[in-house]
Amino acid sequence: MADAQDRTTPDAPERAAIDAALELLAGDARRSLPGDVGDAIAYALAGGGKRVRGLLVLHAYRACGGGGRADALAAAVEAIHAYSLVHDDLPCMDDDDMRRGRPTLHRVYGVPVATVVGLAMIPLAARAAWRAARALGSDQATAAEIVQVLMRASGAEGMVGGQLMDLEAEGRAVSLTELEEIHRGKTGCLIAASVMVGGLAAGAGPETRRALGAFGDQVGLAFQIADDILDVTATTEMLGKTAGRDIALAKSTYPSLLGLDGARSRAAALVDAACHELRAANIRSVDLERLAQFAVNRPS
Ligand code: GRG
Repeated sequence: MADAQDRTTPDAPERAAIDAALELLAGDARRSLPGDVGDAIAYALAGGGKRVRGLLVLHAYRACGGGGRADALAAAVEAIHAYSLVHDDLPCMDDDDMRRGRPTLHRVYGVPVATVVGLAMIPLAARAAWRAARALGSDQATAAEIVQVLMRASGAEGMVGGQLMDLEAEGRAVSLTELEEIHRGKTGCLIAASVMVGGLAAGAGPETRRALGAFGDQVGLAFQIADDILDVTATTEMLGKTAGRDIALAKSTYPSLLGLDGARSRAAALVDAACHELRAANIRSVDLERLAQFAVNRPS
């Protein structure tokens, strides 16, 4: 099993490849949307994220036998994530000034541009996912399924639905069941979709897809539990975003409901179960397991 204490950001060459694919995508955006909006999209796509979702795409693709370069597909998923950060930081949502160690996009370009940027990045990402899947050799039906998985995870049944519940839950106590639903929606679904998209592009069959789905669901929830923990244990400097936001916004979190140790145990148990799912389906991937451990042991 991968080292459970590995806290270093993994996969430097793969992250560099994803960054390069994101730069190409930024070039597309600049050509089709000149001026501030194009520049601001480039700002959102650059900027030092850990690229966990993109890495999940690449490692799931490889774990399922994919032999091409899935960087552009990974970049498409990262673009959806980047849009969600831009909108999450807006004054009408979490109202934050810092992200990835830099001023949030609306602090640099203003709220109207940030609003347009977020919206423009969704079709940009969907088209990029379609093109990337086709370039990897996916037939039209599989490429369509990849786009659908990504859009479903981003919409009412996933990120948008989870974010709405999250906003509505501010300032009141929520049950663990409700919190789990919020976390799965706002964060877990896109992480699970990242794994699935990689598997689909590699032509994964039904049993492999089931195992990838179970792995992604559990890692996705664990990732957001770790986010809750870091919000109270890490500094703003370490996180590159404002620490302590959950308390400031009066949000229920795993540490507030289970205590820090309880939250850590829950996250660790989810990752163990996730890795078990892979092995039970005979998916041997040190990289996916290491990334799953990183999701909960990361320093930021
Ligand atoms: C309009 C209701 C409505 C929703 C729009 C804004 C939005 C959709 C959803 C917000 C989802 C969100 C930002 C959830 C938090 C996910 C999360 C843990 C982000 C941090 O991810 P990391 O740590 O960040 O992977 P880096 O910077 O490394 O990429």
